[in-house]
Amino acid sequence: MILWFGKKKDKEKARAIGREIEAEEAKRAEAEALKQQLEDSAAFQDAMGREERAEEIQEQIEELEETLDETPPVEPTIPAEPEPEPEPEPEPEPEPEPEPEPEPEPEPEPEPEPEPEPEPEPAKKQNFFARLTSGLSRSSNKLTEGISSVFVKRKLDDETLEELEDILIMSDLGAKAASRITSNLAKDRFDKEVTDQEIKIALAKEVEDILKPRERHVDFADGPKPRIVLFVGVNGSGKTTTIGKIASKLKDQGAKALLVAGDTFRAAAIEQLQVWGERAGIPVMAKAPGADAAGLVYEAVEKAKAEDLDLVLVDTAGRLQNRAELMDELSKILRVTRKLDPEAPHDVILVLDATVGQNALSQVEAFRHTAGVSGLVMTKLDGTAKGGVLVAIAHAHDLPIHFVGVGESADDLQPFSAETFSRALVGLDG
Ligand SMILES: Nc1nc2c(ncn2[C@@H]2O[C@H](COP(=O)(O)OP(=O)(O)OP(=O)(O)O)[C@@H](O)[C@H]2O)c(=O)[nH]1
Ligand SMILES: [Mg+2]
Repeated sequence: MILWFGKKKDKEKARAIGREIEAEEAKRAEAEALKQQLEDSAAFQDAMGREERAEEIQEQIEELEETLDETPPVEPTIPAEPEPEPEPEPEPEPEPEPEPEPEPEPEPEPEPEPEPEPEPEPAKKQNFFARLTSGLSRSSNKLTEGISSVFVKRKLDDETLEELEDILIMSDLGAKAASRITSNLAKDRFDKEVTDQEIKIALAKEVEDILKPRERHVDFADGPKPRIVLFVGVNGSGKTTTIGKIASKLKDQGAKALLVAGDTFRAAAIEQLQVWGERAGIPVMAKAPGADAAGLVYEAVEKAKAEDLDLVLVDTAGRLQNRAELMDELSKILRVTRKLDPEAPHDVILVLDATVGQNALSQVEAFRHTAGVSGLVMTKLDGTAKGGVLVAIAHAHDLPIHFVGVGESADDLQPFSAETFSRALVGLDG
């Protein structure tokens, strides 16, 4: 029984205020992250000698700064219970800047830096678990430091369970998953003395139970022919990099594949995919910047059919999930693809960036709705303490998780394993 719920009325109130503060802070953090992205992008454009574009981006930054000034950081004046509900808050957007192209369907997106990725050759190959563990270390440190401070030879009672629940929520696992986990832990262990290590082991098991049904390995080289796979997601989530990483594995499998530079709005995006394609020895189909993305995808599918290819991996432009017109463009790509093959695209992979934390939940909602997402990839688990959000997503959405990204090189994309992820997340050795 969940004895620790409804215990303290005043705590409820504190939690509600805490939630408000959390939401404000999250919005601000997102705006700041966006600003950072834009600054990188401006620097990149500048370095490439595209001063005009750099200036445009600079203007976006200034607008964003104004918004940030209008919403000063919230002072947490009460010892609020941190309970960041998985509320999707709309992303603060910079003023979108349509490229001056005459084509229909502008993609007015802020540009994340489109540099070609670093060489996919890590000096020393860590084994599978070690890579994930070191990648997830920020997330697991946050979780385990909390656990260790609570469970120093203590009973698992109402108070420690409540503290544990808060730690899980702060680690982005989401309120619902946190509540499920703590209730299950209490079933066997309530009123017993526990060590932090015992809690970690039990916690890993609970997290694994949530993640296990979502574990679905996918072999893109297999299946219908040609298999059409669309990669979608918000700006900078890691779509192009993920395609590149997958492409570099396809070479070993001997699959006849085609990469499609469906992000037709930025020359740098096309080049970025071409770099990966060259490295992997896989052709890249592209058109001049500004071309119609849906038209390109249509031609790519035609070509794949004519040439009896196994696989078509389609990159798409990043789009913020709350921008209706950009989401419509995605629908158009889907419609056009289906004209040639009613079953296509066979996979719509949503690429999520772990660093956005709870906002990933609203991205899943929006892209599921518009694009009929069939599976997930979560990237940048190495750059954040918010990796626990994958548990919140798995709890809320019945969607397979195919891969996780723990770095920028080709070897840093791993098939998702519920057990490995869970143990790494709570800081247990392989
Ligand atoms: N640390 C780390 N960086 C990553 C990972 N995946 C992608 N990145 C980096 O994130 C940045 C953005 O990745 P992209 O692949 O360009 O993202 P995108 O979704 O294609 O971006 P847009 O096309 O602009 O929407 C690049 O600098 C990548 O190297 C990852 O798993 N870990
Ligand atoms: Mg891209």
